[in-house]
Amino acid sequence: MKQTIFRTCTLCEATCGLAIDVDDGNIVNVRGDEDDPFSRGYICAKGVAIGAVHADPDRLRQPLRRNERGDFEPVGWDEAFAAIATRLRAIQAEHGKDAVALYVGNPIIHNHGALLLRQSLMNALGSRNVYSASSQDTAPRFVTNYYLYGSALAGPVPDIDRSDYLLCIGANPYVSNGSAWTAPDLKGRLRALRQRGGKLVVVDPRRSETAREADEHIAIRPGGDVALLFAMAATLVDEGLVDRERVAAQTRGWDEVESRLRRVDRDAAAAATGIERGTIERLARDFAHAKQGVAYSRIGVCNNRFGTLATYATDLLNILTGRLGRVGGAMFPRPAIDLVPLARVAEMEGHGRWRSRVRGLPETLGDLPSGCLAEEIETPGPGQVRALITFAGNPVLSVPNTKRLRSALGQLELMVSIDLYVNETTRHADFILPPAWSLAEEHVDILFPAFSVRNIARWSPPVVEPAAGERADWEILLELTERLGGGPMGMPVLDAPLRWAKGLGYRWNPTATLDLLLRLGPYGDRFLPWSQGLNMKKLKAAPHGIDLGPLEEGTAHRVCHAGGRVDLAPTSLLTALDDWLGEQLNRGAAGTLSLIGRRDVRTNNSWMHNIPALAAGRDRCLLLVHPEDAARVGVGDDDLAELESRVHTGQVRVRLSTDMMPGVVSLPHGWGHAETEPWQRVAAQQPGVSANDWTDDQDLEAVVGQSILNGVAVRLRPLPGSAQTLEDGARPTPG
Ligand SMILES: Nc1nc2c(c(=O)[nH]1)N[C@H]1C(S)=C(S)[C@@H](COP(=O)(O)OP(=O)(O)OC[C@H]3O[C@@H](n4cnc5c(=O)[nH]c(N)nc54)[C@H](O)[C@@H]3O)O[C@H]1N2
Ligand SMILES: Nc1nc2c(c(=O)[nH]1)N[C@H]1C(S)=C(S)[C@@H](COP(=O)(O)OP(=O)(O)OC[C@H]3O[C@@H](n4cnc5c(=O)[nH]c(N)nc54)[C@H](O)[C@@H]3O)O[C@H]1N2
Ligand code: SF4
Ligand SMILES: [Mo]
Repeated sequence: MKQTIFRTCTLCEATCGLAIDVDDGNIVNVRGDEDDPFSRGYICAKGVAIGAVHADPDRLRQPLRRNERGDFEPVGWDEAFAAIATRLRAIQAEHGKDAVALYVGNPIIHNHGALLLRQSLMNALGSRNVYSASSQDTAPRFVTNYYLYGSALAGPVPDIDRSDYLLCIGANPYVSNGSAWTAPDLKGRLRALRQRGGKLVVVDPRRSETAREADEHIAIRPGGDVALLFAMAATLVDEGLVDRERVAAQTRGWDEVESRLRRVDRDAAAAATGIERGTIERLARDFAHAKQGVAYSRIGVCNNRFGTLATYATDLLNILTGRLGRVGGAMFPRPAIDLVPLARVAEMEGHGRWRSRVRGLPETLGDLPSGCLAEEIETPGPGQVRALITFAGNPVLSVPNTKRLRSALGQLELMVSIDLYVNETTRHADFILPPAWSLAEEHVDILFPAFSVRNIARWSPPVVEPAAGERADWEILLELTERLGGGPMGMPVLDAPLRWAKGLGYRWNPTATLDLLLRLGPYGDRFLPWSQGLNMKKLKAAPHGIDLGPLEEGTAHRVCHAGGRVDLAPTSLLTALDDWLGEQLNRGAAGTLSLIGRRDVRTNNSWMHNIPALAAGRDRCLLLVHPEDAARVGVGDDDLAELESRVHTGQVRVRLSTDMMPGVVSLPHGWGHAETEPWQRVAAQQPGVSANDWTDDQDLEAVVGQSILNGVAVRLRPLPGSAQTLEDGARPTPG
């Protein structure tokens, strides 16, 4: 039977509506859904390939166990769960709760069931050794939201459809489609901004795809953003461009910030950024004078030596110019399913409530910095990590100093991975529990509506049937949680009745919880039969979703601090600001280049390289080098060269590019698949090298322990023994 099923894409934060044609249970075509009120038919190459993940012959269909010979062999679900639970309990009984660590990867953010059960599994484990992709990604953004507005999920987003000036710092939405900012077809939305006379200004060490189409590209030295942004804020103060009335009405703590802004040295900022002081001041004026301007920063700024401070400074610019909660500025969504009250009631959010054992680094919103994971496994003593569960993550490619982590994984007594594939990380596991691909499950976005540029609610039905015996991610997490003595609600008082109900045949499922949150949420029907409000039944009856309108003016509906005021002066941030003000420098060791990262339209971090349509074509794992730097160090276009950092020396293929700021080189992350040859046959064809072999786990950002993945000091030189001896087209080998 032929049918078209409408479904939200779960591959990136843009959440485009897809129209998926299915014939006899097989996906035959994937298009953009023209009737989706949010994405209006937009789709990218990855969205088109979403069905190929389901069809991929290398995707795991049954659990695997490592046998005595060290090979993987199939194992039954029940046997696997029983063995895992027994060993986890034994390890915790002998060595304490913290001996079991959990690492949660990026795809969880697209998975409502797993998001709901993550805390339950954590509670059942009772370990403080929880890690995630966040310390390579959003931690600076989320902690800024937490401090300024009261919750990680209560952050403002650029109201792009109504702005007339976007200052885009360290983000490349033309390629990434946006992050912590949900807006399908950002490329189209940015073009529309320019067509209506608006201005796009991009700050990036590389002339990125977004920068190429901008009105102005400002090249900045990696890590210089904190100086740029505070110098801009200082200019606003100095030139009377602060909207003092609005700042007084919306915030608390301004005096403490203002006195510090007066200490910002704008000449030092010019030196730290490589941007002339006059340009910095002009940028501040342009920004302030725009009618509906907004500043936005992301990965290039977050994964940086001053990632949290610079993220805070981005928000400060919006707040000081009166753009917070104003049309075209930085506005707050009102999601239909709101996790903020839940997070607050369960006291899930915080910063520095406990610290890592070895280095004493703070937790942030429940996670420790991933840069600590290897040392927590390697360093003996009470609390040493002896078992690791990875969920939808590939830390061996995604966290800093991956060579060290890779070898640390070999010391574990037990490793369990819940993942679709055998990859660079899961190949070290003793058990791999593969979920059905998400298209076999219903889907509701519960995170992205908190970052969307329109308020929207959508429910997506399953598209394909799971194969016999396949389980959804949430079913795997739930089973594991229950076998460890926990339950889906993560609280004994709520889980006890559910266990009793299970005996009577009722099984908890995530959608029932979502129905509750939806009905009690801001647009909900509150269980009143006469209400026009939303419930899951109504959502399910709207195949393209329900448009709840543009973002609302004001801040009161989102800021959750007492009195609804934005806290401009949280102690952690002021302390970091004071430390930075003491130096205001952006040092690089003499003779080094600064390594940064980038993304590619047909990649999805480390994991879609096994999809032929996305993997095809020329090698993309290239080190972009400015011709002046190349000439100085003696390497040429297409050469294999040697790249050295504190932690690693290895080969890279060079591509000369005048898009690079001199002194800066760029290597994409997510590559380095040589080890997966037998398990991911397509990805292994073009393995590339892992950028995180060169990044450093010992050099982390100060506030949240963010990984510094941009601005890493490296040296580049010709290959010893000379490049001429290598055949043309030879691929880089992992070091
Ligand atoms: N140098 C450098 N490093 C970076 C970055 C950078 O810019 N530069 N970016 C960082 C960022 S922003 C991120 S988000 C991280 C990502 O880092 P991670 O989250 O650690 O890993 P991913 O590469 O996203 O890989 C996701 C894994 O989940 C599996 N998977 C996919 N879908 C599902 C699913 O539905 N269920 C389950 N159970 N498994 C699934 C895939 O097979 C893969 O193994 O990388 C970070 N690392
Ligand atoms: N096609 C594709 N899309 C993706 C992903 C993917 O892997 N592929 N990953 C998704 C994920 S998980 C995320 S988090 C988002 C990230 O989305 P974005 O934040 O847009 O990330 P990038 O595309 O890596 O762009 C970061 C930019 O920062 C620049 N940069 C590096 N260092 C600095 C610096 O010190 N200062 C400044 N100002 N700029 C700097 C880089 O040159 C780069 O152009 O993308 C998502 N979308
Ligand atoms: S932009 Fe993101 S959400 Fe949209 S189709 Fe592509 S991968 Fe899917
Ligand atoms: Mo990310």
